[in-house]
Amino acid sequence: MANLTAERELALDFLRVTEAAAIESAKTMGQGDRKHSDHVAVEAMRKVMDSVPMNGRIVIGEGERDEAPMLYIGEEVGGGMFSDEARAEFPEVDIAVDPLEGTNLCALGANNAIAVLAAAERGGLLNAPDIYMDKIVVGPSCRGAVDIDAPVKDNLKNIARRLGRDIDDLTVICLDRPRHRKLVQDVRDSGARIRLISDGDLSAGISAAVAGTNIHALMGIGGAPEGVITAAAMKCLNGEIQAKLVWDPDRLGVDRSKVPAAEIVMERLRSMGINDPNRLYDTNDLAPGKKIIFAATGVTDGALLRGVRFFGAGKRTHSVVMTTDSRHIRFVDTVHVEGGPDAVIRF
Ligand code: VTB
Repeated sequence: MANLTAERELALDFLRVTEAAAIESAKTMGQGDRKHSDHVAVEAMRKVMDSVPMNGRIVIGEGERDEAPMLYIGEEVGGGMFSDEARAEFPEVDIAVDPLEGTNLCALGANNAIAVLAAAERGGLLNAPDIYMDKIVVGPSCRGAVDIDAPVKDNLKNIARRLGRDIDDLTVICLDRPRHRKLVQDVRDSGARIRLISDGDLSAGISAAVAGTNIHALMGIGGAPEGVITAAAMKCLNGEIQAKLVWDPDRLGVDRSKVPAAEIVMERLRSMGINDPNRLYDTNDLAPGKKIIFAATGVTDGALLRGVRFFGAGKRTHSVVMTTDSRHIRFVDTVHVEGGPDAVIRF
């Protein structure tokens, strides 16, 4: 990115982007149509993204160019309303988006749906394939205390020691899936408490890195793209993620016919420059960028962010914006006024 000032200004531009996606998807909350909720979030995000003064490129998005009409991998975004001369000065930015994380959560009106993105200088975010990823996420006090390959009990012991409490006082958050049967049993056997969630391991990972949420670790298999965005958040929050790609149907607890064959996955990984599919990724491998911006806006109420509220004269959104350089974590409560000069703003 050109300079620090540019990065800070972009952070606020990206805030407008996640706010817009959150507002549009929140309008559809509870309608039971996850595809529609996602679609309106994507459209809103794409539209506002184009007004951001940058030469942006989507590295994690809605899929390949031929599968997604907007925010597809490789799509160039930003700078839409500026002249070519102005655009030549804009920073080059790679962007990972999840316009609606938790489409089901939004469709059902359940907690923790968010609109989210991460940005970095070119090459600052891993171009992860859209397959599964095993993850362990912890906060700043537990950095260096966990090992994704170690037994669950050992990790929990180390987390407890770092947090100065007993294992029984820990809560692990995990997607509620059959593939996690053993993981859940291991956590239970170790004595820790567990919170099973139906969707949304990205916002869950973030809550594991923020003290006061009463979540101390995220464990288990979710999406790889979400893992990269989580890593971007960890860089800003001083947390840690360790991760490994997963494609084996036995580990995923699904029928072989439900996932692409191993050879197809390997070919795809190679084409993305990933030669060792078994490698362990840490925070910096997933988000190597030096200048990272992370922005998320609550769609439905959640552990960290409130959902969008609608009232006569406008809407109110709640977001978090963080950058690696500024060392600021901003929780932003925005009132979007629509009702003209007589609109009443409620605190
Ligand atoms: C994962 C997780 C996401 O969807 O991708 C999950 O990372 C899908 O897992 O946060 P399944 O295929 O087992 O349903 C989310 O939960 C987003 O909704």
